[in-house]
Amino acid sequence: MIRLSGPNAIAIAKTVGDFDDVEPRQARLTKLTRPVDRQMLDQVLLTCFPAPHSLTGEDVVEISCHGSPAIVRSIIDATLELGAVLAGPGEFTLRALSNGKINLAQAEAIRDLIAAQTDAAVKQASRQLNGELSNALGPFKEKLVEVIVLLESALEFVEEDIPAPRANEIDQDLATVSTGIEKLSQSYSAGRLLQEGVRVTITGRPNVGKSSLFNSLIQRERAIVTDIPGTTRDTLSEAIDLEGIPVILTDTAGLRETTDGIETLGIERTRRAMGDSDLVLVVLDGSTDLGPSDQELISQTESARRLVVLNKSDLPSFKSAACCIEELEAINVSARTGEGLASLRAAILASLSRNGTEDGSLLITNARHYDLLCNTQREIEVARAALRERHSEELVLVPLHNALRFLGQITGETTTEDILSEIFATFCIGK
Ligand SMILES: Nc1nc2c(ncn2[C@@H]2O[C@H](COP(=O)(O)OP(=O)(O)O)[C@@H](O)[C@H]2O)c(=O)[nH]1
Ligand SMILES: [Mg+2]
Repeated sequence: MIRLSGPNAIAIAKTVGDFDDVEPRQARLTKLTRPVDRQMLDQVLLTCFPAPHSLTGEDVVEISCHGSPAIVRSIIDATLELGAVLAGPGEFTLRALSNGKINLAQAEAIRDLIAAQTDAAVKQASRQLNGELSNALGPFKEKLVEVIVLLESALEFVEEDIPAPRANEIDQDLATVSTGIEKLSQSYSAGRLLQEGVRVTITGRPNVGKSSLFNSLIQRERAIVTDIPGTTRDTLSEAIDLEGIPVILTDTAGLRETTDGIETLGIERTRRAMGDSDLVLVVLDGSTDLGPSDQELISQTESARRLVVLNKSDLPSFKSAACCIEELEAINVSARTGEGLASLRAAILASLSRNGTEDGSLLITNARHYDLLCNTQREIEVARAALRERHSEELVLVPLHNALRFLGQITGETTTEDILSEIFATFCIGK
Protein backbone atom coordinates (compact mmCIF):
# COMPACT_ATOMS: atom_id res chain seq x y z
CA MET A 1 0.00 0.00 0.00
CA ILE A 2 1.28 3.44 -0.93
CA ARG A 3 0.21 6.32 1.26
CA LEU A 4 0.21 10.02 0.40
CA SER A 5 -0.36 12.66 3.06
CA GLY A 6 -0.50 16.46 2.78
CA PRO A 7 -2.42 19.27 1.12
CA ASN A 8 -1.60 18.08 -2.44
CA ALA A 9 -2.25 14.38 -1.84
CA ILE A 10 -5.71 14.32 -3.42
CA ALA A 11 -4.69 16.52 -6.39
CA ILE A 12 -1.79 14.15 -7.13
CA ALA A 13 -4.09 11.14 -6.84
CA LYS A 14 -6.54 12.70 -9.31
CA THR A 15 -3.72 13.32 -11.81
CA VAL A 16 -2.39 9.75 -11.78
CA GLY A 17 -5.82 8.18 -11.25
CA ASP A 18 -8.86 8.17 -13.45
CA PHE A 19 -11.44 10.11 -11.40
CA ASP A 20 -12.56 13.65 -10.55
CA ASP A 21 -15.03 13.37 -7.71
CA VAL A 22 -13.81 12.49 -4.23
CA GLU A 23 -15.97 10.22 -2.12
CA PRO A 24 -14.45 10.42 1.37
CA ARG A 25 -13.27 7.10 2.78
CA GLN A 26 -14.76 5.05 -0.08
CA ALA A 27 -12.43 2.67 -1.86
CA ARG A 28 -12.66 2.98 -5.63
CA LEU A 29 -11.25 0.80 -8.39
CA THR A 30 -9.22 2.95 -10.75
CA LYS A 31 -6.42 2.79 -13.31
CA LEU A 32 -3.24 4.70 -12.63
CA THR A 33 -1.28 6.22 -15.53
CA ARG A 34 2.03 8.01 -15.72
CA PRO A 35 1.30 11.69 -16.42
CA VAL A 36 4.22 12.25 -18.87
CA ASP A 37 3.37 9.56 -21.43
CA ARG A 38 -0.04 8.26 -20.23
CA GLN A 39 1.43 4.79 -19.83
CA MET A 40 -0.76 2.63 -17.65
CA LEU A 41 0.93 1.62 -14.40
CA ASP A 42 -1.58 -0.54 -12.55
CA GLN A 43 -5.20 -1.05 -11.67
CA VAL A 44 -5.57 -0.19 -7.99
CA LEU A 45 -7.95 0.36 -5.11
CA LEU A 46 -7.68 4.00 -4.10
CA THR A 47 -9.18 5.65 -1.02
CA CYS A 48 -9.23 9.37 -0.18
CA PHE A 49 -9.38 10.53 3.44
CA PRO A 50 -9.93 14.31 3.40
CA ALA A 51 -8.60 16.22 6.42
CA PRO A 52 -9.12 16.08 9.32
CA HIS A 53 -10.63 12.60 9.34
CA SER A 54 -7.49 10.71 8.47
CA LEU A 55 -4.54 8.96 10.05
CA THR A 56 -2.33 12.06 9.99
CA GLY A 57 -5.08 14.66 10.26
CA GLU A 58 -4.08 15.89 6.77
CA ASP A 59 -5.56 14.90 3.38
CA VAL A 60 -4.52 11.28 2.95
CA VAL A 61 -4.70 8.97 -0.07
CA GLU A 62 -4.10 5.25 0.21
CA ILE A 63 -3.33 3.27 -2.93
CA SER A 64 -3.55 -0.51 -2.72
CA CYS A 65 -1.67 -1.71 -5.78
CA HIS A 66 -0.34 -5.05 -6.98
CA GLY A 67 2.63 -6.05 -4.93
CA SER A 68 5.51 -6.29 -7.36
CA PRO A 69 8.39 -4.00 -6.42
CA ALA A 70 8.51 -2.73 -10.02
CA ILE A 71 4.88 -1.58 -9.90
CA VAL A 72 5.27 -0.01 -6.48
CA ARG A 73 8.37 1.81 -7.69
CA SER A 74 6.68 3.12 -10.85
CA ILE A 75 3.68 4.46 -8.92
CA ILE A 76 5.93 6.14 -6.36
CA ASP A 77 8.01 7.67 -9.18
CA ALA A 78 4.86 9.03 -10.82
CA THR A 79 3.80 10.74 -7.59
CA LEU A 80 7.33 12.09 -7.07
CA GLU A 81 7.20 13.66 -10.53
CA LEU A 82 4.05 15.45 -9.41
CA GLY A 83 5.78 16.96 -6.40
CA ALA A 84 5.42 14.34 -3.70
CA VAL A 85 8.50 13.58 -1.60
CA LEU A 86 9.45 10.32 0.07
CA ALA A 87 8.41 10.10 3.70
CA GLY A 88 11.10 9.83 6.34
CA PRO A 89 11.02 7.10 9.00
CA GLY A 90 7.88 7.45 11.11
CA GLU A 91 6.84 10.63 9.28
CA PHE A 92 3.15 9.71 9.04
CA THR A 93 3.06 8.94 12.75
CA LEU A 94 4.95 12.16 13.51
CA ARG A 95 2.36 14.17 11.55
CA ALA A 96 -0.43 12.36 13.38
CA LEU A 97 1.29 13.37 16.61
CA SER A 98 1.74 17.03 15.62
CA ASN A 99 -1.89 17.23 14.53
CA GLY A 100 -3.05 15.87 17.89
CA LYS A 101 -4.38 12.58 16.51
CA ILE A 102 -2.31 10.54 18.96
CA ASN A 103 0.06 11.21 21.84
CA LEU A 104 3.69 10.22 22.01
CA ALA A 105 3.17 7.02 24.00
CA GLN A 106 0.68 5.93 21.34
CA ALA A 107 3.12 6.79 18.55
CA GLU A 108 5.71 4.59 20.22
CA ALA A 109 3.10 1.85 20.56
CA ILE A 110 2.72 1.82 16.76
CA ARG A 111 6.43 1.16 16.44
CA ASP A 112 6.28 -1.53 19.13
CA LEU A 113 3.31 -3.15 17.44
CA ILE A 114 5.27 -3.45 14.21
CA ALA A 115 8.27 -4.87 16.05
CA ALA A 116 6.25 -7.24 18.26
CA GLN A 117 7.37 -10.84 17.93
CA THR A 118 4.82 -12.67 20.06
CA ASP A 119 1.10 -12.48 20.80
CA ALA A 120 1.79 -11.20 24.28
CA ALA A 121 3.95 -8.36 22.92
CA VAL A 122 1.20 -7.47 20.42
CA LYS A 123 -1.30 -7.35 23.26
CA GLN A 124 0.80 -4.94 25.31
CA ALA A 125 1.48 -2.65 22.35
CA SER A 126 -2.24 -2.55 21.46
CA ARG A 127 -3.11 -1.61 25.02
CA GLN A 128 -0.65 1.25 24.87
CA LEU A 129 -1.97 2.29 21.46
CA ASN A 130 -5.43 2.45 22.99
CA GLY A 131 -4.10 5.02 25.40
CA GLU A 132 -3.96 2.82 28.49
CA LEU A 133 -0.60 4.14 29.62
CA SER A 134 -1.72 7.76 29.27
CA ASN A 135 -4.90 6.89 31.18
CA ALA A 136 -2.91 5.21 33.93
CA LEU A 137 -0.76 8.31 34.31
CA GLY A 138 -3.73 10.72 34.34
CA PRO A 139 -4.64 10.41 38.05
CA PHE A 140 -0.97 10.80 39.07
CA LYS A 141 -0.70 14.01 37.09
CA GLU A 142 -3.95 15.35 38.52
CA LYS A 143 -2.78 14.69 42.06
CA LEU A 144 0.56 16.38 41.40
CA VAL A 145 -1.14 19.41 39.85
CA GLU A 146 -3.47 19.61 42.86
CA VAL A 147 -0.55 19.63 45.30
CA ILE A 148 1.37 22.13 43.18
CA VAL A 149 -1.62 24.50 43.03
CA LEU A 150 -2.03 24.26 46.78
CA LEU A 151 1.62 25.03 47.48
CA GLU A 152 1.76 27.80 44.89
CA SER A 153 -1.23 29.53 46.44
CA ALA A 154 0.24 29.13 49.93
CA LEU A 155 3.33 30.81 48.56
CA GLU A 156 1.32 33.63 47.00
CA PHE A 157 -1.19 34.44 49.70
CA VAL A 158 -0.11 33.14 53.08
CA GLU A 159 2.75 34.54 55.02
CA GLU A 160 3.24 31.77 57.53
CA ASP A 161 4.07 28.13 56.76
CA ILE A 162 1.65 25.38 55.90
CA PRO A 163 0.26 23.94 59.17
CA ALA A 164 1.64 20.55 60.14
CA PRO A 165 -1.58 18.53 59.65
CA ARG A 166 -1.93 19.98 56.14
CA ALA A 167 1.69 19.15 55.36
CA ASN A 168 1.00 15.63 56.54
CA GLU A 169 -1.92 15.28 54.16
CA ILE A 170 0.17 16.51 51.26
CA ASP A 171 2.88 14.06 52.17
CA GLN A 172 0.33 11.23 52.17
CA ASP A 173 -0.93 12.28 48.72
CA LEU A 174 2.60 12.35 47.36
CA ALA A 175 3.35 8.97 48.93
CA THR A 176 0.36 7.46 47.10
CA VAL A 177 1.55 8.87 43.78
CA SER A 178 5.10 7.72 44.45
CA THR A 179 4.00 4.16 45.25
CA GLY A 180 1.75 3.99 42.19
CA ILE A 181 4.53 5.14 39.92
CA GLU A 182 6.98 2.76 41.50
CA LYS A 183 4.62 -0.15 40.91
CA LEU A 184 4.24 0.80 37.28
CA SER A 185 7.96 1.19 36.74
CA GLN A 186 8.65 -2.16 38.36
CA SER A 187 6.62 -3.85 35.63
CA TYR A 188 9.46 -2.93 33.27
CA SER A 189 11.49 -6.00 34.18
CA ALA A 190 8.69 -8.13 32.73
CA GLY A 191 7.73 -5.66 29.99
CA ARG A 192 11.26 -5.33 28.68
CA LEU A 193 11.42 -9.08 28.10
CA LEU A 194 8.23 -8.92 26.04
CA GLN A 195 9.43 -6.12 23.85
CA GLU A 196 13.08 -6.87 23.40
CA GLY A 197 13.11 -10.61 23.83
CA VAL A 198 15.91 -12.41 25.60
CA ARG A 199 19.04 -14.14 24.40
CA VAL A 200 19.67 -17.64 25.65
CA THR A 201 22.93 -19.32 24.71
CA ILE A 202 23.61 -23.06 24.86
CA THR A 203 27.15 -23.93 25.77
CA GLY A 204 29.18 -26.93 26.86
CA ARG A 205 32.00 -29.15 25.70
CA PRO A 206 31.71 -30.99 22.38
CA ASN A 207 29.28 -33.91 22.06
CA VAL A 208 27.27 -33.27 25.21
CA GLY A 209 24.18 -32.74 23.00
CA LYS A 210 23.96 -28.94 22.63
CA SER A 211 22.77 -29.07 19.04
CA SER A 212 20.32 -31.86 19.88
CA LEU A 213 18.92 -29.77 22.71
CA PHE A 214 18.75 -26.71 20.45
CA ASN A 215 16.78 -28.69 17.87
CA SER A 216 14.39 -30.07 20.49
CA LEU A 217 13.73 -26.63 21.92
CA ILE A 218 13.04 -25.02 18.54
CA GLN A 219 11.19 -28.21 17.47
CA ARG A 220 13.03 -28.44 14.18
CA GLU A 221 16.10 -30.22 12.86
CA ARG A 222 17.96 -26.98 12.36
CA ALA A 223 21.44 -27.76 13.68
CA ILE A 224 23.50 -30.69 12.44
CA VAL A 225 23.84 -33.41 15.05
CA THR A 226 26.56 -36.07 14.79
CA ASP A 227 28.66 -38.10 17.15
CA ILE A 228 31.76 -36.38 15.77
CA PRO A 229 33.01 -33.81 18.30
CA GLY A 230 33.45 -30.35 16.80
CA THR A 231 30.59 -30.60 14.31
CA THR A 232 29.08 -27.24 15.15
CA ARG A 233 31.51 -24.59 13.96
CA ASP A 234 29.46 -21.43 13.86
CA THR A 235 26.85 -20.03 16.21
CA LEU A 236 23.29 -20.62 15.06
CA SER A 237 20.30 -18.63 16.29
CA GLU A 238 16.55 -19.17 16.13
CA ALA A 239 13.65 -17.28 17.69
CA ILE A 240 11.14 -19.19 19.77
CA ASP A 241 8.09 -18.09 21.70
CA LEU A 242 8.23 -19.13 25.33
CA GLU A 243 4.79 -18.32 26.75
CA GLY A 244 4.75 -14.97 25.03
CA ILE A 245 8.36 -14.06 25.66
CA PRO A 246 10.41 -13.93 22.46
CA VAL A 247 13.57 -15.94 23.04
CA ILE A 248 16.54 -15.94 20.71
CA LEU A 249 18.15 -19.31 21.26
CA THR A 250 21.75 -19.75 20.16
CA ASP A 251 23.58 -23.03 19.59
CA THR A 252 27.36 -22.75 19.75
CA ALA A 253 30.53 -24.58 18.95
CA GLY A 254 31.61 -26.85 21.83
CA LEU A 255 34.35 -25.47 24.04
CA ARG A 256 37.62 -27.39 23.86
CA GLU A 257 41.30 -26.94 23.05
CA THR A 258 41.70 -27.33 19.31
CA THR A 259 44.22 -26.66 16.58
CA ASP A 260 41.53 -26.44 13.92
CA GLY A 261 41.45 -22.81 12.72
CA ILE A 262 37.76 -22.74 11.86
CA GLU A 263 36.79 -24.39 15.12
CA THR A 264 38.91 -21.88 17.04
CA LEU A 265 37.02 -19.02 15.40
CA GLY A 266 33.77 -20.78 16.27
CA ILE A 267 34.83 -21.07 19.90
CA GLU A 268 35.62 -17.35 19.97
CA ARG A 269 32.07 -16.74 18.78
CA THR A 270 30.77 -19.02 21.51
CA ARG A 271 32.48 -16.90 24.14
CA ARG A 272 31.09 -13.73 22.61
CA ALA A 273 27.55 -15.17 22.46
CA MET A 274 27.84 -16.17 26.12
CA GLY A 275 28.89 -12.66 27.04
CA ASP A 276 25.98 -11.12 25.13
CA SER A 277 23.26 -13.36 26.47
CA ASP A 278 20.73 -12.92 29.24
CA LEU A 279 20.92 -16.56 30.21
CA VAL A 280 23.43 -19.34 29.57
CA LEU A 281 22.47 -23.01 29.45
CA VAL A 282 25.52 -25.00 30.55
CA VAL A 283 25.02 -28.46 29.08
CA LEU A 284 26.78 -31.46 30.60
CA ASP A 285 26.68 -35.09 29.50
CA GLY A 286 25.20 -36.98 32.46
CA SER A 287 26.10 -40.36 30.99
CA THR A 288 29.83 -39.80 31.36
CA ASP A 289 32.03 -38.50 34.12
CA LEU A 290 32.54 -34.78 34.11
CA GLY A 291 35.89 -33.73 32.72
CA PRO A 292 38.11 -30.82 33.69
CA SER A 293 36.63 -28.71 30.86
CA ASP A 294 33.14 -29.23 32.35
CA GLN A 295 34.41 -28.11 35.74
CA GLU A 296 36.10 -25.14 34.17
CA LEU A 297 32.90 -24.09 32.41
CA ILE A 298 30.91 -24.49 35.61
CA SER A 299 33.23 -22.19 37.52
CA GLN A 300 33.50 -19.74 34.60
CA THR A 301 29.75 -19.26 34.42
CA GLU A 302 29.23 -19.07 38.17
CA SER A 303 28.63 -15.35 38.21
CA ALA A 304 26.48 -15.34 35.04
CA ARG A 305 22.78 -16.02 34.90
CA ARG A 306 22.86 -19.69 34.03
CA LEU A 307 21.09 -22.99 34.24
CA VAL A 308 23.01 -26.25 34.40
CA VAL A 309 21.46 -28.91 32.17
CA LEU A 310 22.38 -32.56 32.53
CA ASN A 311 21.66 -34.24 29.20
CA LYS A 312 21.23 -37.84 28.02
CA SER A 313 19.02 -38.93 30.91
CA ASP A 314 17.77 -41.78 28.67
CA LEU A 315 21.09 -43.63 28.86
CA PRO A 316 21.55 -46.37 31.47
CA SER A 317 24.87 -44.87 32.55
CA PHE A 318 23.14 -41.54 33.34
CA LYS A 319 23.93 -40.23 36.78
CA SER A 320 21.50 -37.59 37.95
CA ALA A 321 22.70 -34.24 39.17
CA ALA A 322 22.89 -35.02 42.84
CA CYS A 323 25.68 -37.57 42.55
CA CYS A 324 27.94 -36.09 39.91
CA ILE A 325 28.05 -32.42 40.80
CA GLU A 326 27.68 -31.56 44.41
CA GLU A 327 25.80 -28.45 45.50
CA LEU A 328 24.92 -27.64 41.90
CA GLU A 329 21.30 -27.48 40.96
CA ALA A 330 20.85 -29.11 37.57
CA ILE A 331 17.95 -30.03 35.34
CA ASN A 332 17.92 -33.57 33.99
CA VAL A 333 16.87 -33.82 30.35
CA SER A 334 17.10 -36.05 27.36
CA ALA A 335 17.30 -34.15 24.11
CA ARG A 336 16.68 -37.49 22.42
CA THR A 337 13.42 -38.51 24.13
CA GLY A 338 12.24 -35.05 25.18
CA GLU A 339 12.18 -36.03 28.83
CA GLY A 340 12.64 -33.04 31.15
CA LEU A 341 12.27 -30.43 28.39
CA ALA A 342 9.08 -29.04 29.92
CA SER A 343 10.90 -28.48 33.21
CA LEU A 344 13.76 -26.87 31.33
CA ARG A 345 11.38 -24.44 29.57
CA ALA A 346 9.76 -23.62 32.89
CA ALA A 347 13.17 -23.07 34.49
CA ILE A 348 14.22 -20.75 31.65
CA LEU A 349 11.05 -18.72 32.09
CA ALA A 350 11.38 -18.62 35.85
CA SER A 351 14.97 -17.43 35.73
CA LEU A 352 14.16 -14.69 33.21
CA SER A 353 10.98 -13.18 34.52
CA ARG A 354 10.93 -13.11 38.25
CA ASN A 355 7.81 -10.96 38.24
CA GLY A 356 6.09 -12.96 35.56
CA THR A 357 4.05 -11.37 32.79
CA GLU A 358 0.62 -11.44 34.37
CA ASP A 359 -1.91 -11.00 31.63
CA GLY A 360 -4.13 -8.55 33.44
CA SER A 361 -1.77 -5.69 34.07
CA LEU A 362 -0.37 -2.97 31.89
CA LEU A 363 3.39 -3.36 31.55
CA ILE A 364 6.03 -0.75 30.91
CA THR A 365 7.82 -2.05 27.81
CA ASN A 366 9.85 0.99 26.84
CA ALA A 367 13.19 2.04 28.35
CA ARG A 368 12.40 5.72 27.84
CA HIS A 369 9.16 5.42 29.80
CA TYR A 370 10.92 3.46 32.51
CA ASP A 371 13.62 6.13 32.94
CA LEU A 372 11.03 8.89 33.06
CA LEU A 373 8.98 7.05 35.69
CA CYS A 374 12.09 6.52 37.83
CA ASN A 375 12.97 10.21 37.48
CA THR A 376 9.44 11.20 38.42
CA GLN A 377 9.50 9.06 41.52
CA ARG A 378 12.91 10.38 42.56
CA GLU A 379 11.71 13.99 42.29
CA ILE A 380 8.60 13.24 44.31
CA GLU A 381 10.74 11.74 47.04
CA VAL A 382 12.96 14.85 47.02
CA ALA A 383 9.81 16.97 47.44
CA ARG A 384 8.59 14.80 50.30
CA ALA A 385 11.93 15.06 52.10
CA ALA A 386 11.83 18.86 51.73
CA LEU A 387 8.29 18.88 53.05
CA ARG A 388 9.15 16.74 56.06
CA GLU A 389 12.09 18.97 56.90
CA ARG A 390 9.74 21.94 56.77
CA HIS A 391 11.69 23.65 53.99
CA SER A 392 10.04 26.59 52.25
CA GLU A 393 7.37 25.89 49.64
CA GLU A 394 9.74 26.79 46.81
CA LEU A 395 12.03 23.92 47.70
CA VAL A 396 9.09 21.52 47.60
CA LEU A 397 7.72 22.99 44.40
CA VAL A 398 10.83 22.73 42.26
CA PRO A 399 11.05 18.91 42.40
CA LEU A 400 7.28 18.63 41.98
CA HIS A 401 7.40 20.67 38.79
CA ASN A 402 10.23 18.45 37.60
CA ALA A 403 8.16 15.36 38.37
CA LEU A 404 5.23 16.70 36.38
CA ARG A 405 7.51 17.53 33.48
CA PHE A 406 8.96 13.99 33.43
CA LEU A 407 5.47 12.48 33.41
CA GLY A 408 4.49 14.81 30.59
CA GLN A 409 7.43 13.61 28.53
CA ILE A 410 5.98 10.11 28.42
CA THR A 411 2.91 11.23 26.53
CA GLY A 412 4.79 14.01 24.76
CA GLU A 413 3.16 17.07 26.31
CA THR A 414 6.55 18.39 27.34
CA THR A 415 8.92 16.74 24.93
CA THR A 416 11.63 18.69 23.20
CA GLU A 417 12.31 18.55 19.44
CA ASP A 418 15.56 16.62 20.01
CA ILE A 419 13.85 13.82 21.85
CA LEU A 420 11.13 13.65 19.22
CA SER A 421 13.55 13.31 16.34
CA GLU A 422 15.48 10.66 18.26
CA ILE A 423 12.32 8.63 18.82
CA PHE A 424 11.14 8.90 15.23
CA ALA A 425 14.54 7.93 13.88
CA THR A 426 13.79 4.42 15.17
CA PHE A 427 10.65 4.06 13.03
CA CYS A 428 10.59 2.40 9.66
CA ILE A 429 9.81 4.33 6.52
CA GLY A 430 6.15 4.37 5.57
CA LYS A 431 4.81 4.32 9.11
N1 LIG B 1 21.29 -41.04 24.15
C1 LIG B 1 21.33 -39.74 23.89
N2 LIG B 1 22.17 -39.25 22.98
C2 LIG B 1 22.19 -37.92 22.74
C3 LIG B 1 21.32 -37.04 23.44
N3 LIG B 1 21.59 -35.79 22.99
C4 LIG B 1 22.55 -35.90 22.04
N4 LIG B 1 22.92 -37.19 21.88
C5 LIG B 1 23.94 -37.71 20.96
O1 LIG B 1 25.18 -37.12 21.30
C6 LIG B 1 25.94 -36.87 20.13
C7 LIG B 1 26.34 -35.42 20.08
O2 LIG B 1 25.16 -34.62 19.92
P1 LIG B 1 25.23 -33.13 19.43
O3 LIG B 1 23.86 -32.57 19.63
O4 LIG B 1 25.82 -33.02 18.07
O5 LIG B 1 26.22 -32.52 20.51
P2 LIG B 1 26.99 -31.12 20.51
O6 LIG B 1 28.34 -31.38 20.00
O7 LIG B 1 27.03 -30.72 21.95
O8 LIG B 1 26.21 -30.16 19.68
C8 LIG B 1 25.06 -37.32 18.97
O9 LIG B 1 25.44 -38.60 18.55
C9 LIG B 1 23.67 -37.29 19.54
O10 LIG B 1 22.81 -38.21 18.89
C10 LIG B 1 20.44 -37.60 24.42
O11 LIG B 1 19.65 -36.90 25.08
N5 LIG B 1 20.48 -38.94 24.60
MG1 LIG C 1 26.73 -29.08 18.07
